[in-house]
Amino acid sequence: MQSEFDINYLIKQFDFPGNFKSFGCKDEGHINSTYVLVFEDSGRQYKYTLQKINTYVFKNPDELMENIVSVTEHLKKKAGRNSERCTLDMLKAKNGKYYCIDPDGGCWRCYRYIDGVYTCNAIDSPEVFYNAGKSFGNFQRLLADYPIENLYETIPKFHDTYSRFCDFIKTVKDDAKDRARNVKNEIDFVMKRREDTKVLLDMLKNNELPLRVTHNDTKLNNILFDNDTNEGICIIDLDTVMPGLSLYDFGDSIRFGANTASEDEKDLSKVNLSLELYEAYTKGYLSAARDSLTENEIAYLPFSAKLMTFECGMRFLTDYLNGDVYFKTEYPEHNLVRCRTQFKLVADMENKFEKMEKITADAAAI
Ligand code: GN1
Ligand code: MG
Repeated sequence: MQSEFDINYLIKQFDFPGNFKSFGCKDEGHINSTYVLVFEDSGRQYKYTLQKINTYVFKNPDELMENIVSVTEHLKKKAGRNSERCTLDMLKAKNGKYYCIDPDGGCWRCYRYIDGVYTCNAIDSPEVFYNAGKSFGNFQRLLADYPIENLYETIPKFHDTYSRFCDFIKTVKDDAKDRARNVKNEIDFVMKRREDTKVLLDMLKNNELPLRVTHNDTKLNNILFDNDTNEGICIIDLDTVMPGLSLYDFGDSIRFGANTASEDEKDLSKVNLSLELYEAYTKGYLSAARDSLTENEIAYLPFSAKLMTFECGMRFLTDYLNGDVYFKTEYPEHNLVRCRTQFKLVADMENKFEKMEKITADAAAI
């Protein structure tokens, strides 16, 4: 396999067992690059996940890794003897840190690979999405007593939707790539919803919502599902675990998983909110987290789905206007296509909002 990095150099930076056999690319996320490494020792196979940290996005790898290691330790203690497949297991590099630097300045980390699991990018059965909700609900619950002051903010103001809106406005004004004229409708779409951007932040300020330890990137493909039971057994991609609102995590899961099409579907008629999937996730999530949530956190679940979808669409649009510097893209208009799916989904949620509220209230009453 051809690669833009020296795999043999990287292998020497960690203490792997036996002989190196192969490696393959496993690209799912929009930010980091992920590979699977296979080693063999006395006839036994050992697999690892090697990941290049995107240091344009995560400026401080020491703080990033400290967050991940300590959150993982906490989760391990809670899981007790069953922890082996339930948490990530980071490897120290020979330099004593949880990452190493390659000769080009690239930053790499390594986890033990978890076998017997699958990830999904789309849901084909409500049961699996119920399990996804249960997993993120449990994640929230298990971290409820994690000392929040120990966490670094790996990306400041990550889900501060108002601050994202201000960044967007500045980007439109600068219009560095002369693209704003292509997206008048999308800009208009954002401006009409500007009032939404402050709602949760104001509630936090007024102590109407509690600050919690949250994952902040609760995409469906950040859960490992067990091959045999379909239970979500491990939450991955802990880069953005930070102080936040429980609503960010719920909303982002719905944004990605309850969409009837993919995040970059070009045919917008295929993009809708599935109420069936919304219901499944809400029930799963509340089955695990109900007792630790406040009434406001429950009441704003439908709004959070709309807000997180809106925020993500605005981020894709901002990146398109900036010339695609943040999210990985596969073709020139990729970020714009993604923005359009998100805005279509927001519009569909607005149409279905009362139904979402009814489903939420019913699920909370169980
Ligand atoms: C990015 O890395 P990935 O693909 O799980 C992004 C999320 C967005 C998501 C949109 C650190 O997540 O915030 O919601 O793309 N992560 C970061 O698909 O910006
Ligand atoms: Mg990520």
